[in-house]
Amino acid sequence: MNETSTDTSGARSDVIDVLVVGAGITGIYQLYRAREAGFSVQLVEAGDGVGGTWYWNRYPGARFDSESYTYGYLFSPELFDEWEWQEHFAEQPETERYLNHVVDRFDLRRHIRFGTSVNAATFDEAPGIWTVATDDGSEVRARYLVAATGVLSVPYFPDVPGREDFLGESYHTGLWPATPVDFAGKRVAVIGTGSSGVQIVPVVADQVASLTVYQRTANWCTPLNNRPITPEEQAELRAGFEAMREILNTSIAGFLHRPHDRGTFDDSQEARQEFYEHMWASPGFSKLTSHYTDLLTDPAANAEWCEFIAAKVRSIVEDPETAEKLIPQDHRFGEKRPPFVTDYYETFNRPNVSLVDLHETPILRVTDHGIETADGVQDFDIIVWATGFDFGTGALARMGIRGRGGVALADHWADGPCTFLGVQTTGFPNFFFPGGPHAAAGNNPRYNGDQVDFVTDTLVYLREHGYDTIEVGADAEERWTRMVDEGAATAVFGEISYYFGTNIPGKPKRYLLNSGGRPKLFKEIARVRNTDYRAFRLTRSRSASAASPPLRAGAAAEP
Ligand code: N01
Repeated sequence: MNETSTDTSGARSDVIDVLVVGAGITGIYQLYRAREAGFSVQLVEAGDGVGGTWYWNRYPGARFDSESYTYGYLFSPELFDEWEWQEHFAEQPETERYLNHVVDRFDLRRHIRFGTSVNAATFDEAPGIWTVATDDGSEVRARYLVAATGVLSVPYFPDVPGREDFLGESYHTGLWPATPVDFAGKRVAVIGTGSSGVQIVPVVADQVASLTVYQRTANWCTPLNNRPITPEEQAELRAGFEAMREILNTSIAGFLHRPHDRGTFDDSQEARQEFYEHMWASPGFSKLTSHYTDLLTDPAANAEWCEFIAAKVRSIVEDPETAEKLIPQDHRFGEKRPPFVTDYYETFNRPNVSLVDLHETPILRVTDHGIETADGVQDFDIIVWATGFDFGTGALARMGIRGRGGVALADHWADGPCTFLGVQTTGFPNFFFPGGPHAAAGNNPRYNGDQVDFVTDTLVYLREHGYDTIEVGADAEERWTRMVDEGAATAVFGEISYYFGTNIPGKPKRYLLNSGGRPKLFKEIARVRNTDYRAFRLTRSRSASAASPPLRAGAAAEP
């Protein structure tokens, strides 16, 4: 429903119910759910197409490392039935096609404004409305603002002297151009060996004249083990949809992988080697989710698995010196988010591919024509920056969001994010950020979908009970944030991972995932429902109170 309100200048303007920012997997679902619930909704998206992460990260080799059918939407059996994923781990073009299909199938495109970035968003307390300014000079007024801006949406370029002076082509994996980049016969540098770097390296290696990989930290890479989905598997997926949905909607990490039931040293050495071979041949994240139960808690168990991977690297990479450089020395498996690869180590056996260890020869500067390290200058035609993202809070802190009293979200979170359920923060009424900080700790769409469902159910609750302003109370926020921070000490990923923000100079070191995991999120959501939203302050603004139904006895909630 649209309503008309009076702004501070006295002019009347239309107010929509919900403005969603971001047409990634979370924003599309939020648009769908809010429209399905009968709200008037618009979505603004900075890109010229849908996909979010899967729109911007279109570098060669970009693909899922969660199984395609576990990553896609589960809300519609018909949608699941009619979309046949081609591979167990779909490549970016297929994912982008899928998301376009979803948007068209559910007639969502006409509610999306592409090529539009949010510059500022201000909460006007008297009417309880967000005024959102976009870079095309227009304004949208909405009762509820939902930022589905993602956790990996602000690419990070390291502050290397001369970076902007390079006269060749320069790309960040997270800002890849829509027009394909021609690598043929070019001298190419890839800087960074996280999940993005290790995906692009094997895919362009056979096209280029030379490929030089600049590695600061080696990663524990293991095979993705991707393959096409056979017709028999397609039929099984369809027949088993309801059972699969049940597992994905309730499992801790949002994967189908079954947890193992044995500790490492319950098995003989021979059985362990057999198990490690089985893991090496298993798909994607199962190396974390289906491994020995003590992989992440027993250093000796972790070290033995790492030694198994190191032996694999030594057996694959022909040059012993390169092999040793590719083996991590400074962290255990799982302490950083492990990349899953296809032919990554094999690529270093090609005569046109070389590895530069930045611990031995750090980058000094980028020159007009290449990169200078302590070892001298090497000229390039293309530099690929696979140097990561300002994770979790990057986009939210840059949108010019101001809550009650004009307080900027960037200032509110100057020491790191504080949230309740990873969806709201105090001082910012009617503002939600599903899929943001403190959200996921596993297969992202499953967690983010839980949050979108909660946000939508909350909006319905407010409508049904005659409220139009919601703001989480300080106690609830403090409790959730303390849970996240305290759990961080024993979280899977350690402080050297970007999940603590430590890859961004000057960023406060705070855990940015949900360390309580999905069970904690479910438990808290149930508690919110059972206590009639007592964790939140629910009010009626002046402009809407005349039209609102009376307050239900006993429903007024204190923080
Ligand atoms: O970024 P990263 P990413 N000089 O931060 C290096 C998701 N994803 O884009 O480790 C030289 O992991 C940095 O080195 P170091 C996934 O969640 C998913 O690769 O800091 N190097 C590191 O090697 C993933 O975790 C898929 O020492 C510098 C690299 O840049 C997340 O996105 C595919 C440097 C950054 O690695 C981010 O991955 C791709 C410097 N000054 C991505 N600064 C799927 O498969 C940084 N680096 C679904």
